[in-house]
Amino acid sequence: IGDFNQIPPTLHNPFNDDPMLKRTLRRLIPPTNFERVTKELSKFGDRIVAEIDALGRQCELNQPRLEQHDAWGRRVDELIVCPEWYRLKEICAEEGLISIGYDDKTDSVTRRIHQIAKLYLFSPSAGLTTCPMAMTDGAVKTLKALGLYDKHDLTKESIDRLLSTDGKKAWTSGQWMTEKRGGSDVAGGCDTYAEHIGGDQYRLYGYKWFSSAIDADIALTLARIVEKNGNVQKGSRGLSLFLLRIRNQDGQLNGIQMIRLKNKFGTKQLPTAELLLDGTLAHCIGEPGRGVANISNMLNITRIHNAVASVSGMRRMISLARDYSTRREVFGQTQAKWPLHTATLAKMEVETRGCFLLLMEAAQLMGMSESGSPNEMEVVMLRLITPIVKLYTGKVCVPLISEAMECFGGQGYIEDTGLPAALRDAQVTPIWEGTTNVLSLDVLRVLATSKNVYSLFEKRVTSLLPSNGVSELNEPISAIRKAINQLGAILAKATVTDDSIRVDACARQ
Ligand code: MFK
Ligand code: FAD
Repeated sequence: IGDFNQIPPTLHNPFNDDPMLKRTLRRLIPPTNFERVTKELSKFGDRIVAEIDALGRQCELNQPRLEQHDAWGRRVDELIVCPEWYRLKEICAEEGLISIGYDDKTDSVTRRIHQIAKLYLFSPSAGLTTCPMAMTDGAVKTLKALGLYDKHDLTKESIDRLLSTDGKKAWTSGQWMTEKRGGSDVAGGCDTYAEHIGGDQYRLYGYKWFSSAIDADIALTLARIVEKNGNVQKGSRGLSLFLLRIRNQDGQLNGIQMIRLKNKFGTKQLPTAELLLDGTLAHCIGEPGRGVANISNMLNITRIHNAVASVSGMRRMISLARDYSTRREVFGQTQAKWPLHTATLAKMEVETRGCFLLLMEAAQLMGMSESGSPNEMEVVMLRLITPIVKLYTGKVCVPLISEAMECFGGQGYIEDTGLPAALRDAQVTPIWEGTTNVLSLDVLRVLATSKNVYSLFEKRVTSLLPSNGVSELNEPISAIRKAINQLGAILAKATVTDDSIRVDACARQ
């Protein structure tokens, strides 16, 4: 066996190890908040190293399972998730990973930048609890936007509990849109029906094909209301938004059967189920027929969280590869001394920094748009950047994390190191929350429907560029331009009319 053992890569405090994060926070957060926020993030970085990373790893090692029947044959649909998953969800609440974004004691930009920075530190160690957090954030935003807080008991309780910092009281939300025929084409593929039983209450019947973090407390979903004459309206205008409790007060599932857990390529820590809705009691919230438009608040938030996962995954793998390069000797000296290896690391670093700054631009715009009196530029730019940041970072993180894995050589491919999971989990980021093509079409939707979008884009870019033309901000701007160029092939062949967007199927060939 010999007496040599390679020293493994060390995870350092991800905040203190990332000077660019600190520089960016100094630029984006008012000086009065900077010390408080950075001190708190540094402390959280210590907690990630000391406690959270190991909990996340346990979620990968002890994956969820579903037991549908008890020993006597009774249908129980018991979801078994490891204790570390629940502990991480408690930590999310205690650390305010969602509530910070809604803390009205601070200005809207500080709170969103603070929240996104914190999620960025947390995500690679989170055992995918970032997925329920993303949907929880999306649910809060959607429910708040409907303005029902004082008028609807379940909405009020949901918002309060989704934002709770008490780990024992906090709720999380699911987002059930995808059905067998439609994940991208929700409007064409949704066959869930809603039968009215009185007031805003309905019973839902349908089959939800991908439902992640199924240990959640509530869910937002879409269904078609059955009209008095028994008809249902097809297409987007037939879809309405529903809020439901997943379990009744007695702990039993609310007219829901868990048919099976998905056997997935990655995200194995995360329980994703196929669900049969068979008389699920649900509340229609929002105007009937406006379901897609109403749930788009959720989509846009979760897409930004998706970008957090992509960029932080890249950052974590580079940090580990950089550390390893000082420990691994090859051909007589450490990797770090070989120019070809440092060039490889540098190339990844540049791409990651560009993506990071693009993400923080999205976070800043999100904060600006939530100030209570956003201007047109802030609203339209957030709407434009959201699909771009999701599609671009999701697309580039997969090859980049693969390259980073190669920096560990054969060890990068060994499960016990924890490194392969990072690549598996990266591969979902271009797929869920809208595939690259679907988000490209969403960019076209913005270009087709938002007035002044081009001039607002130029205005925003100009405001970011310093007068001497030299800035780290050139990186996100070039990333935006690169992303828009990638859409060029589609744009060139797209036919945009007032009410529809048709794209030549061959456009990307
Ligand atoms: C770890 C971090 C993150 C993890 C979270 C992951 C957990 C969840 C995983 C999931 O994947 S959840 C499911 C995600 N599903 C999708 O992302 C669906 C992808 N498909 C689309 O986004 C389609 O474009 C869409 C379903 C929206 C198409 O629907 P329609 O009804 O055919 O679109 P249409 O008719 O163009 O739009 C209807 C209305 O919604 C329009 O408003 P108006 O009626 O007022 O004109 C649109 O402008 C509006 N709309 C659509 N997308 C919007 C939007 N508004 C704002 N933002 C958007 N993104
Ligand atoms: P399709 O729409 O069939 O896409 C297949 C291909 O067709 C893609 O390349 C796509 O880009 C392309 N395509 C589709 N439409 C167009 C078009 N108009 N023009 C050009 N190309 C097009 N959903 C939920 O609702 N809730 C969840 O909690 C959830 N969790 C998930 C967890 C995991 C791990 C995964 C993998 C998925 C989850 N999903 C969830 C579903 C996910 O959102 C969808 O799978 C995704 O949106 C893609 O939809 P689809 O599967 O129907 O693919």
